[in-house]
Amino acid sequence: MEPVRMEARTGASGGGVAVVTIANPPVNALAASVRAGLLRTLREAEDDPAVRAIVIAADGKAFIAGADISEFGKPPAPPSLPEVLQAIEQCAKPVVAALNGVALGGGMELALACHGRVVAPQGQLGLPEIKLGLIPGAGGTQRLPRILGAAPAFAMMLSGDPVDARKALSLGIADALAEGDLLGAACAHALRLADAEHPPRVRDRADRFSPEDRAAFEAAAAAALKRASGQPNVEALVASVRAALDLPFDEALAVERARFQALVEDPRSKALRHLFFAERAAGRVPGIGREVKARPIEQAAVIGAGTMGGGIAMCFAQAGIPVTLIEVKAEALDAGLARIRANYEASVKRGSLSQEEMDKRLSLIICAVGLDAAASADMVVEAAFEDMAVKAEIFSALDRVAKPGAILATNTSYLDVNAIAAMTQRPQDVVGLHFFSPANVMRLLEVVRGAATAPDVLVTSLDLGRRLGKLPVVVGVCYGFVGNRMLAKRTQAGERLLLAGALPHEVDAAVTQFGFRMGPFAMLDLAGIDIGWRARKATGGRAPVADALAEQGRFGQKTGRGFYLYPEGARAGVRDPETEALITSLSDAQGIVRRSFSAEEILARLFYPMVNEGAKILEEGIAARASDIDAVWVNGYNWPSFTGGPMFWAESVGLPKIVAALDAFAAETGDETLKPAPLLRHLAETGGVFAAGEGA
Ligand code: T1G
Repeated sequence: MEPVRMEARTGASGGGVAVVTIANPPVNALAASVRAGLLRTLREAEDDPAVRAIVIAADGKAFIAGADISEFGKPPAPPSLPEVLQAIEQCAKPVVAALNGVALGGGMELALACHGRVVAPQGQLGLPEIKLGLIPGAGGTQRLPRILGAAPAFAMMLSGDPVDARKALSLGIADALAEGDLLGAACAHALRLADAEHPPRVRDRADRFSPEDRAAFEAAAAAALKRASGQPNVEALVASVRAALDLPFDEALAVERARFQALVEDPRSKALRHLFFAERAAGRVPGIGREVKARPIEQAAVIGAGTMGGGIAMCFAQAGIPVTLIEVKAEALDAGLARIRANYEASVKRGSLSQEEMDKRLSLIICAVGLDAAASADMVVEAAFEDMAVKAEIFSALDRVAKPGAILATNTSYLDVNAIAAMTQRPQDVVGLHFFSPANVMRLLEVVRGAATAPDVLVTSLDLGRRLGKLPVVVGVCYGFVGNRMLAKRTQAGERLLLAGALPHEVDAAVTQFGFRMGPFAMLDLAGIDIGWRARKATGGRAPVADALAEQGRFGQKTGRGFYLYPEGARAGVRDPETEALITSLSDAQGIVRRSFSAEEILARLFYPMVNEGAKILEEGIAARASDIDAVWVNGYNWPSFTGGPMFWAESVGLPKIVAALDAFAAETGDETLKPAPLLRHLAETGGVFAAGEGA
């Protein structure tokens, strides 16, 4: 099918309108073929004497999702988008955009280059380039300020968020809202413009600029730059919008283009574009095609009303799915529901949730005592105590109670999903749904695929994850799956650093400087040192420093001291001399001569073992692709997105450098698990990179 076609249409007044329709599924990205098709049809329409006006429309759900992100970094294919938009804007006949859906990035810029814009109620317009580490590169920073004013336009481009059809109309971005026949309305609007002497061009407007607007823009720009902490695209956005105020249109357009092209090469943008595709690839399971359909999930049940269970129930309620929250005792249920209600009330108080929405969600959460209440659920999520005996009791009971075809999911963080599935007669219906705390906030959902898990159970779980607003990633069964298995390596490395001479605040500073919101030791204090301590006591693991702290009752924030001291009511910890003395005494007891570590060495010692574990995860097929691992760490552990995730970052560091360092760490510690995984060593020796896309 042609990516761009043109049909003649006679307007009500008999005038000829050329309707140019883009058809480039799934979202009409402005690939080279689309750009060429647009230029060709525009020129044909402009030269056709029977044509009085032109409408640009689109097939499918979206108008245009923007430039084709997959083309970035490749040799440019003419015509460029600015060339196409210039042809639209300079067309002697009016060109009107019929906005049937999202018009994002280059899609909105194309609409702004048109002489008119008619939007359907489901239409949305936005310039999200900032989220890709870019700025609008086809006139958005020049035309949007001419419609909104520099300050409001700057705010919209800085947020990257779209506006809906009614908002676009009220802001003057859209000229008309078409409730019914969008194409008819757009053609009529185009013919009305054809009666004017010249088609109206956004570039000719300056009525929104004023000293007040300038002052407001400069203030917003200063604040943005202060917050930006070196993000080059924020600085480029400021410079481009300022050019709109200071320079003639075409000169300012050149400033924008130069800034944009520099950002396309920026490592941060490359990392963010990598993640854009990584998050979409994560939803694809090799070997399971689109013919496998999801089972309907109209009613859910959650076993356990603790922090996780309550958060999971909130996820279902937020998605409008009735959920039965089940406990063995009424008082545990009451406590769980009270926590949920308090959470909602705090959001209502903050203004992030309406009272009406709170009431609606609470009405969807039905409390019940006893597993029989799960009998009618299409999906049951167990979020009980992390203990195999407890899981065995629950799943063998669920096997009796749950209806045939119900999906039985466990929220376990570490335990063997195959062993849990074996506690039922229906292992094909058992899957792991590993939510991250707080479950109603964290975006990541590890979908743990058991050996017997049926393909449609996986597809249903991925579908449901998206309905809950999560980023679902399919992972295999092993201790800790993907995220926690790699986290264990970082935690172990952190302990080693403390014993070797680093202090908690030095390690945390290196990690926050890298871009994490919180360092590993502050994280442990927040989550509670006692949690890992109890798990290690059960499994025989060792973490000398954390165990010593826990044995002294220093559990972290909850006890006012852990790795750090938390003065009365303080949220941020301060250095604790007693903790540092404890660490030093442990080093001395092991005869370790303490030394200092640079931030760079701290990061290498923390992150390289994680990358190595990621390579093993790929070798074992626990993750289908390296980008899945990146998606897990960015969405489940706040790995800084502008570095692309641990595996993408490792490639930017250089796999040979990492392999050499891991060999040294293994020799120094005698820890065989630090020896480079065969896959990692192979890639380092052959100059390879982790396979992009499907499979390892
Ligand atoms: N380029 C290439 N592929 C794209 C794409 C794009 N812009 N947008 C989506 N896709 C693919 C996506 O990878 C997936 O592929 C499929 O379409 C469905 O996407 C010059 C420089 C439009 C709201 O940032 O926000 O314009 O996995 O799963 O949930 O100034 O896609 O099926 O193979 O997300 O319905 C700016 C990005 C680009 C918008 C639809 N535009 N896209 O959401 O579907 S830069 C964006 C989205 C730019 C100009 C600048 C969403 C969506 P596959 P999906 P969805």
